[in-house]
Amino acid sequence: MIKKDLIDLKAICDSRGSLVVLENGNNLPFELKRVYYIFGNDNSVERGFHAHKELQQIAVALSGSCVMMLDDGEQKVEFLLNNPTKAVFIDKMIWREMKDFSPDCVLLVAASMKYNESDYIRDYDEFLKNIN
Ligand code: T46
Repeated sequence: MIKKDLIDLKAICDSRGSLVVLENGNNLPFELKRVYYIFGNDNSVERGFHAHKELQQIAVALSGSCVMMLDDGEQKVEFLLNNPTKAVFIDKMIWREMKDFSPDCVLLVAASMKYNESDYIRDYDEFLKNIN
């Protein structure tokens, strides 16, 4: 089941600008273990095309925009990420594809586990087999 609502990341705003905090036990739906960011993608680039057995993540476009498509094997939902205060939650066993990157897109991802290639399912048929 894919949550269709984006997570609101409260911005602390003053005359200087805005600040957003990602904090364990506060606004993250898991214990944070890793952060990475994706940038410098050509508009024609598509990324992802995999699912994770256990990993949970949130993704937020710090600048620019991209589209994140999530697929739980039954439904596919597209999220436009274009706001640094709105994050998409990507649960375990969800297939993801990313596209339509703007040249200035910086996509921050906060993850519940350290990088582990054996957690990836990179074959769509294997993904479908694993959820059924
Ligand atoms: C995901 C989406 C949203 C590492 O060495 N450490 C890391 O923590 C990560 C995330 C990647 N890598 C290496 C593995 C590959 O050689 O960086 C290279 C690019 O990774 P990948 O092709 O998996 O990138 P994306 O953009 O297709 O997927 C990434 C994450 O891997 C994935 O977990 O959910 O972003």
